[in-house]
Amino acid sequence: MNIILATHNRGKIEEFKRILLDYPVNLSSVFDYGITLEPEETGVTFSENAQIKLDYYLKIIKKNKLHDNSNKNLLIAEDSGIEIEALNGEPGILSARYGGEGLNSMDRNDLVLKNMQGVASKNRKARFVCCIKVVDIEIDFKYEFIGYSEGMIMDNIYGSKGFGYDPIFKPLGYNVSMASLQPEVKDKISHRGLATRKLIKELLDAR
Ligand code: ITT
Repeated sequence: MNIILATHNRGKIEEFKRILLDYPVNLSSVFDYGITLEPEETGVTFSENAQIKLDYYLKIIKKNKLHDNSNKNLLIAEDSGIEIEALNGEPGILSARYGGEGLNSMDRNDLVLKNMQGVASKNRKARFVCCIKVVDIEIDFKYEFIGYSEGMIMDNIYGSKGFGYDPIFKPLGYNVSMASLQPEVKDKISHRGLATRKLIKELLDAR
């Protein structure tokens, strides 16, 4: 089975590769097909944005006949982000763009910390959300899987693994940031790990 990852986020690709390592799948991404264009994420939910990405890349792949017809081909798009209770759910679907386009991940972490200044520990609840949309390219059959990872926003930046908001997020049940955990530990508890394992279970059950 071939799985094409419809994302330009290298952090996501690295994680999907690790999570799917033990499964009999050939993994590629839109980078491998030279697709550099990205859709505008105009949805108002994670699910809508994942669907926009899925439809956009599906059209390109079908139009250019980029998939291998001799095999089962799945296209996977995902929309994810972090919802912070004290910020009324922000950055949410705007996680990749929080504070404006000119910022990098560390600037965004600094901005969150600044906006959370003075917020007591008990009010620093947050969660990562991952919505995965999958389509079987030949039969156009679509699935959706959601995963959450609950935790707290820390008081500073800690750790250098992972990507995005990992350095300021302390997962429930741990005393360190997501960016301080070994990658395999993150995969076990992460929103992406949970959603991807639901997808794998569905695929295996359907066989
Ligand atoms: P694609 O649309 O190409 O997939 P993107 O980075 O724009 O890439 P999203 O719109 O889904 O993807 O934005 C997700 C953002 O949420 C991401 O850029 C991070 O800032 C944050 N995020 C998602 N998952 C994360 C994780 O596991 N750890 C840390 N931050 C994460």
